[in-house]
Amino acid sequence: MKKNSARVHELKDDLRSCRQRKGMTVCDYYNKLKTIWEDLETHQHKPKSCRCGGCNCEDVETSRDEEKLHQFLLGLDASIYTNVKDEILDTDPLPSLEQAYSMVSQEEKNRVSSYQKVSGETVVDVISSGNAEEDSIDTSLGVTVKKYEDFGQWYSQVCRCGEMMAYYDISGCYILRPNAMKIWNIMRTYFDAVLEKAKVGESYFPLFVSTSVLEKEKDHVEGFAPEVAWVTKAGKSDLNVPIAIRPTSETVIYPYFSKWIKSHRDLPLKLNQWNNVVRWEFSKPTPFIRSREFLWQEGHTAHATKEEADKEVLEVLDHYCHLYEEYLAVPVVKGMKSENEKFAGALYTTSVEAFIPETGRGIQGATSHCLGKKFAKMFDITFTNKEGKNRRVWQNSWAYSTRTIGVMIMTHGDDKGLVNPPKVAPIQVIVVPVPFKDADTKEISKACTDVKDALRKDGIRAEEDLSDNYSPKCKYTQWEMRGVPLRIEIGPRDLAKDQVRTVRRDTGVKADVPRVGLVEHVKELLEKIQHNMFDVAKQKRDAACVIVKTWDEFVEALGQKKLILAPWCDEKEVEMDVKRRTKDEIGAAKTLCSPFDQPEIPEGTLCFASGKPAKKWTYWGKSY
Ligand code: 87F
Repeated sequence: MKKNSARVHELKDDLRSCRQRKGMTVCDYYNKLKTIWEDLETHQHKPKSCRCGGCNCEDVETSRDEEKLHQFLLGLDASIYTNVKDEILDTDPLPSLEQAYSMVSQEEKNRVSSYQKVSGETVVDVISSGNAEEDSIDTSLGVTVKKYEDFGQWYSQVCRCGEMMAYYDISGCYILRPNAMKIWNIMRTYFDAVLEKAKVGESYFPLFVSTSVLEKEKDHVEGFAPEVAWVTKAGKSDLNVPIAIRPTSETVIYPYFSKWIKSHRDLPLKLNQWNNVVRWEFSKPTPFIRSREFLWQEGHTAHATKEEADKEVLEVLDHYCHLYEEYLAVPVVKGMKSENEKFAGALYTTSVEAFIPETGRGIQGATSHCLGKKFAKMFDITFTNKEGKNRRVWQNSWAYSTRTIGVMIMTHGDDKGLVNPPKVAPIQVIVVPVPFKDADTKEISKACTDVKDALRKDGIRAEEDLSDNYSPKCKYTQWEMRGVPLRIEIGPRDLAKDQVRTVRRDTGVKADVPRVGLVEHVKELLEKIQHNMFDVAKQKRDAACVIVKTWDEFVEALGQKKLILAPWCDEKEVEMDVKRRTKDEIGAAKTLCSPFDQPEIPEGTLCFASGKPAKKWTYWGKSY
């Protein structure tokens, strides 16, 4: 009995504090209340049968329902639902709880759909998912849309025809197929070696975040709240307290940093995890580029000094740059994010930025943040230094994600499909027999297998395509679509001359190469392809870049899909103003980064947007 009354007391307390928090749906909030009401009903002492005689039981019931209605209305997010709440309270007689709930949900739906109209996504996309639109683009004929004609459709076809991904029946979620996972794992192998050398430990923290921990860093989560996905049910029962799915792991990891770090001997503490995160984005989803679940590595480190933290931020950024430029053959700019664009929880944010000339959009490739002592303060992460004094740690966090693959596809893909840089290509060389009529097919097949084996023996990722139900022409198209950087063809003439024919995917250039010394030649060729792909991408990026000095030049360049480098006064208000002024006509422009490699600013240079003295050169553009 005593236990029961304690529980009732607890539940009444829960009821008093139950509120619709920011980002919580009306349905979630209502379900939470319902769970408490139901719990209360089971725990509260109730007469077995009516003995009042009168009988006024119905009145009691009615006033209890009214009480519930008031509780429900009182806890609603006042910044959104005040009007509908007043409307309900003005109704005479008062509507039932269920009717009131419907009215509030209707209001929520109206808000969501008007928000989606603004952001360009349909209600169906969000609520019931479904990818009818994307799936209706036929891929059985291969890539039929040209990169310059309709970039979005082209990208979708290339991703699917190249067997990198497939659409899934939940909007914004995609299946990563073996070709994409192979590329991801090649990059991971590089980065794991970097982590090993830097003595960053591998770890794995849980996918779930408790409400209380997530709310601990309210300030920075607030802006992101609409993107947090929640688990509210187990089977058919509602969870008493919903559990969030990690959108990033600061709140998951830092309570343990606080436990594990006591003295300067525990520093630096450096952890990395390879995992998935979920962010329920409302802007247009795009495979690899913006998805609701994605893979990444997230590094979290704590240091005794700012110097050490600063140094690491830049070292990590160099590795991200290396991944893009040396592995994916994509040129990037290293730089500092503006106050407006930095991670709100960071002291400063650095990034590598890529640019897609065909769409005229910049894209953030990876970020490395110095968090300063902000999280150390929130999570109480302190250590006793060598002098015996208690100090807060300096922290960093850094990540790159599967977005890297999307940037690579957008940069190099052409009208035939994927073009994979050799360093990350799942298959680097495909050997195809070309058996003319009456040729000795067995001999040709054997030569293909020998060449493939010799290449593989030297570590080259080579395959052969000996299938006899497709013509060589058809095979070429297929392997081109999948982006294989080098094709080797062997026909009767090649056999007779003890040579093979090489065909480059990047340039289409064909050459006859002797079998003797072939492996070395192929290795060199793959390197040439890798470098050429980077050079071509860089030329295109540089050709799209303009320096502007005035607002008129800026607007013109933006309209021409340029990557803009402009002198800027570095003021938050001015960046916001540029965003506002460009929003309607050409699409909002923002800063991408201020490059570390700063050209000189001649004395007297003015900001292109405000006319105030310029402090730095900054890249501007529309962005993904
Ligand atoms: C979405 C929902 C909730 C980004 C979010 O960049 C929270 C967040 O904190 C959020 N989207 N962020 C910022 C992530 C910062 C940081 N985390 C670790 C990184 C690198 C790795």
